[in-house]
Amino acid sequence: MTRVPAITNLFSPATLSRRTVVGAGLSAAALLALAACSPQPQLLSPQSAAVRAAEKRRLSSGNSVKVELRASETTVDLAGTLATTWSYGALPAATIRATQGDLITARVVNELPEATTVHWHGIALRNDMDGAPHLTQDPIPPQSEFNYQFLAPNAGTYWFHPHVGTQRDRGLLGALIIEDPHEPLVYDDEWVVVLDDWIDGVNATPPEILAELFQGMRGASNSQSNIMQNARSSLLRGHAGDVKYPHYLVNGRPAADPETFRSRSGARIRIRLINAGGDTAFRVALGSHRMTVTHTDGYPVEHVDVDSILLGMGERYDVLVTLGDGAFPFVAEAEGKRARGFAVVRTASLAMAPSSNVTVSELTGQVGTADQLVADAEFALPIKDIDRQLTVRLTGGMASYDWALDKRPFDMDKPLDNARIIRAGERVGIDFVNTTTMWHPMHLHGHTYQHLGGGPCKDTSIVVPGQTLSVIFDANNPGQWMLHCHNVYHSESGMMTTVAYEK
Ligand SMILES: [Cu+2]
Repeated sequence: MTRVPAITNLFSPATLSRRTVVGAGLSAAALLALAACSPQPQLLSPQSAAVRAAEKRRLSSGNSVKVELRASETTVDLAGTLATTWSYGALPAATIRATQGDLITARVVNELPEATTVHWHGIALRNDMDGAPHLTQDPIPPQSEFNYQFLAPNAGTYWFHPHVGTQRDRGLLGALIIEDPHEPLVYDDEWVVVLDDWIDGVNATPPEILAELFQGMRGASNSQSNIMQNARSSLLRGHAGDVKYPHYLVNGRPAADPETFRSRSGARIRIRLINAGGDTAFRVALGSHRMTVTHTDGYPVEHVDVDSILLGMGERYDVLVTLGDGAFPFVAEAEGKRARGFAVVRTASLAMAPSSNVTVSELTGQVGTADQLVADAEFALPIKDIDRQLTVRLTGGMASYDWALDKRPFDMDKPLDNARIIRAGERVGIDFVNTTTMWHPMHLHGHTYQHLGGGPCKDTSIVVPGQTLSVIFDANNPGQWMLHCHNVYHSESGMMTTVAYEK
């Protein structure tokens, strides 16, 4: 046990004075956990000099963007149904926009009845700003605040949400768009489209759903049950989702009160699609249009035309469409759940609006999935031997709700137990081996990996039953990072681990 230097490092005066942090560093419980665990190599702490040095090496534009996120109880109006929930003031939160290299300062004020954090999904940011509770920071207690401050090193479509419990299946979510100062794409307008599945304040709260899932599937035949047993998807190779949501939202609005996106016929639109759902994959299409996929998870891919696109929870896709003349259905089919999110795209003021249940043939046409994509040559990883190979087995099942990685359920209070160790500078391979009968959207914090064999650069990837998905990345962002399923109920039940840099 030679961890002590890494721990004392956390509380250096420089660390404490530099950040306006309530409860900087790790909790006493986390420190005890560190001291109690089996001998391991010394790990780089999130507050270490290496993390600060990595931030200094990042591209800086010299500009800064300041925002405030006030997490509080709110009421949202879902087509006349009033739902009490938690949000950052609006659903989704106001989009945060910055340019590559900008310094983002986000003052997070916690007016919730429980502790929270904010995670900046997909951003390869400094480790101590990643929002992983008990790992990179203590959770922000109620009635207190925390200042997140980090450089945004890569352009692209990202988003933010809490990383505590099932909070992100409430209304605590928003888009984070990092503009490219030398944007190569040409388009007339841009729409940010946040997709979500909704139950909070309508049928049950997310903690109640989790309790119901832990109770098992026995109650699922009961008409009051919020659990879905029969959600099937051939694209996802089986069971599609666990939770029966009463609403599926496009930019916070249900199908009965849809958003209307307005533009003109012939306009070329960049649509930034974000799946902020808790337990729902979305198959997205715009009626009478094809879409050109240009990016996934913020990173460019070789352009490919599709009829629709499949997004797992946490995934993002950017597409270009050239609009026709009329009013068109924008649909986000809740994959396997026989329900949909819906909006209207309108270029002609007199055209009749489509109804939300209209048949959209693009949904059953050529469906774009990540395995069809090729990374843009400029962003593909250089060819190099793998220095360290990690294998992550996805385990568990619906019946006993024992989702885990390598059959070891994650303990949030001991985040470094069973951590996967890597070293700065290594080329790391991860094989995600799905031994379960359900698909899982696996997400790595702080890095963008590439699907092996020239595939896309991503941070969240669908792994279907029986599949082994191999990805590679360069260990160039020191610290301790979560790796987990982005199904909120799976990760909360234990399908989560840590990838930690050795000192
Ligand atoms: Cu999962």
